[in-house]
Amino acid sequence: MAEFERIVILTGAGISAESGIDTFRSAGGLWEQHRVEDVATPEGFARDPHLVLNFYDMRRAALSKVEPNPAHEALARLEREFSGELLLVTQNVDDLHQRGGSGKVLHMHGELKSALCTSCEMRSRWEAPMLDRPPCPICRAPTLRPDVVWFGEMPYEMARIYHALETCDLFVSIGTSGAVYPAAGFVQEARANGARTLELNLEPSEGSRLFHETRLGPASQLVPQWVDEVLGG
Ligand code: BV8
Repeated sequence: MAEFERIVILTGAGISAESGIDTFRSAGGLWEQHRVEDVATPEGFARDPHLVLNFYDMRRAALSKVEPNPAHEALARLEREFSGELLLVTQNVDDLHQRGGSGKVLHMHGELKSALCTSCEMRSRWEAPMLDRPPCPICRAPTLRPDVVWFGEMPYEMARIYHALETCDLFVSIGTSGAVYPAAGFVQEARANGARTLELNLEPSEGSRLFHETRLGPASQLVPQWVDEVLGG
């Protein structure tokens, strides 16, 4: 692996699969149990807030029953030991990167452990259920929603992400199907600036042909191996 100085990593549900968190599109995955339009859109939330709040309450509660896996821990080691610039962007709303030791994680699609108040529009760290419409910690209104980015909503920190993609020399995509934009387009942004692009995934994704190199296998094996290469073993 040649020397790289500015790395951008994008992770998806596949990096948490071996920790026991359902991915979206695998058989029996999250979206198979629910229609996306019903649980991951503002319209679905407006139509049936209880269904949506319960869907996210269940996923938030499940976090306490799972642990980070060697892939999360390897990325935390990279953050500690890599001498260049590193930006870890995740599409995941779980907290396994942080619990695996990563200190800087950009949750472009929000987090289960964050609450967004639709009255004061402030965000608060959040661990409890929302089904019982608890008061916003800041304005006290009973108008909390999951602080996750639904379809049709603007992902977080896009300007910061695009700047990093334009200046990086290596873009690595880990455990994502490349089915959802704008994340699925990041590989093209990186290539356009001349970065090398690497995909680590269990199976070919929708964007595999766009990567200089694709390695197929479980993240718990591929990610520690790749981090060893980058850090020189
Ligand atoms: C936006 C948070 C404007 C919530 C998520 C037409 C009509 C309407 C809309 C659109 C349209 N065309 C495009 C759009 C936009 C839309 C979109 O892309 N739709 C798709 C369906 C076509 N996107 C949006 O609406 C986004 N907002 O566009 O705003 C804009 C545009 C540009 C710039 C700024 C603003 C917002 C999308 C965010 C939706 N929220 N999640 C929640 O979690 O509930 S999406 C959710 O699914 C994830 O966050 C992720 O982004 C996405 C894909 O999931 P993956 O993480 O990839 O998981 P998946 O199951 O699909 O795949 C798992 C992969 O892992 C597989 O490849 C598998 O092989 C692999 N794997 C499995 N096990 C392992 C493994 N790999 C390694 N090891 C293993 N063990």
